[in-house]
Amino acid sequence: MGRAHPQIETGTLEALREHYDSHGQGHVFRFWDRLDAAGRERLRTQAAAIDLPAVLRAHAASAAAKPGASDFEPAPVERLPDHGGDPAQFERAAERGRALLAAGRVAACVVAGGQATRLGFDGPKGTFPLGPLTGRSLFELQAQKIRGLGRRHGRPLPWYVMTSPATDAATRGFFARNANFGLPRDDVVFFVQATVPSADFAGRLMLERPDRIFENPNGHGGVLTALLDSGALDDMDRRGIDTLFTYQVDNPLVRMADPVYLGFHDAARADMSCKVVCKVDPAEKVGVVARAGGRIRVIEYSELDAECRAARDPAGNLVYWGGNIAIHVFATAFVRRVAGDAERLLPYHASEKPIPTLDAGGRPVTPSRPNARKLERFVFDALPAAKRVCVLEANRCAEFSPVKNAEGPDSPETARRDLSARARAWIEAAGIEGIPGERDVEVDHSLIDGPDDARALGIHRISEAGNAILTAPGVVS
Ligand code: UD2
Repeated sequence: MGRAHPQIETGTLEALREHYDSHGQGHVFRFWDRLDAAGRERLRTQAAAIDLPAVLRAHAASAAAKPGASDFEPAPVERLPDHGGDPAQFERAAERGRALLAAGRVAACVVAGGQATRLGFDGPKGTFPLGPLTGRSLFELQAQKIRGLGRRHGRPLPWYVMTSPATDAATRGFFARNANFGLPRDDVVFFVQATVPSADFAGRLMLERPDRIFENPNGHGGVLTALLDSGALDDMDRRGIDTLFTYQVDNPLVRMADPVYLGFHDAARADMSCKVVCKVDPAEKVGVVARAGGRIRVIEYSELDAECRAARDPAGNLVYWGGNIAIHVFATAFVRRVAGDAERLLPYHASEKPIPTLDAGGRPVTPSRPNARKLERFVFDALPAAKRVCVLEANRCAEFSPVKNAEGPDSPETARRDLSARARAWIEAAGIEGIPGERDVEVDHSLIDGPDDARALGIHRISEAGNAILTAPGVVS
């Protein structure tokens, strides 16, 4: 939604202002006479870049949106071997996924355009220091995994990092200062998601400064259009990549480019795949994966009525148990198709927010209550456009512990705890002795990203592991 509508002549300032006037948005120029030349140029450039009719259509459509399907059933899920899945099928999937990685057909993509508002961290979330002992950033922990995959499979795993205008410079600077965490420069590709103007409850765009219209990043679903618009998909084509693993920056437990997942996706010839975990309780606020009209989709928490939320099968398990953890695999051709038809396939969702703006006299106003509707796209909205979808169960303790809040659930504390516990489980499974009791453990994910890697170290005690396994100081191993 970034570019001006091609059919409308907005080249001159007069034409641009008339275009805004004719859509009832002329007020964005109301401080024009007060602006200096640079301010006027900023506002003109921004206003010309906004596809105003499309933005207004999106606001109108989101305001009129009705809840999605009401007639749905649980989605078929590939269950983990512990829950009835066939271990041999998991083995075959892992082999298939490893072959994809070795053939260089896979890339990883992280959505990192969010602003860590709930976490209360002043910087891109990926730069947050999370390593339980080292304080390694979320990005560094992920880069380690990417290095490890490249080494294990003999092919680099290109890493596409989506930022937003608010996080882009700081993210690139962070990678540069850290020498790309040892990854070749060509194999880390940054691209910026688009933004979309919010509107007040009367449907009017808002000024955040006299020379600036308020816009917010267009949601994690913006990754699909940004991959197309930035040329990242073309870059993947050039490299022979047809399979894209995507995840959110805030989950340090992510099983990066998990071969089992890649293998299931590939065997199903899926356009898009989803990983789900068992909801901890009916009230947990995650979307569930369901099937409606023969198509897989995510039913948002708010769309699932209390009866469906609480429904249990005869064994006492939740009927809608499969919580979406936003880890997907895409066929790149499918991303291209959805992104090329985004206005139809990726609806905007509106949420009411308090957005700082200017009063009639140009003075800043910081509202305490929502005064505007912010639009976002969600990546899972692509699901119904997919002909084939594979849904795979994941083990929550091993794969999902997001950093969302400053404290309490889903906080740095819980994520560090879970990261440490998982490292300890891998080391134990490999029969390595000297594990500190309750103390923190941190592994170098480029060397150890599962119990097999821990075994492959060929050591008996943690004290022989060097930097591959770190334990809290003072622990005798
Ligand atoms: C999302 C999902 C939720 C669950 C959860 C898993 C929605 C509405 N909810 O919750 O169902 O899957 O994630 O962790 O999707 N981001 C961008 N650009 C944006 C907005 C977000 O890159 O414009 C990134 C952000 O950096 C982060 C991720 O998307 O990596 C998730 O964003 P969030 O924390 O706002 O999502 P949340 O917690 O509402």
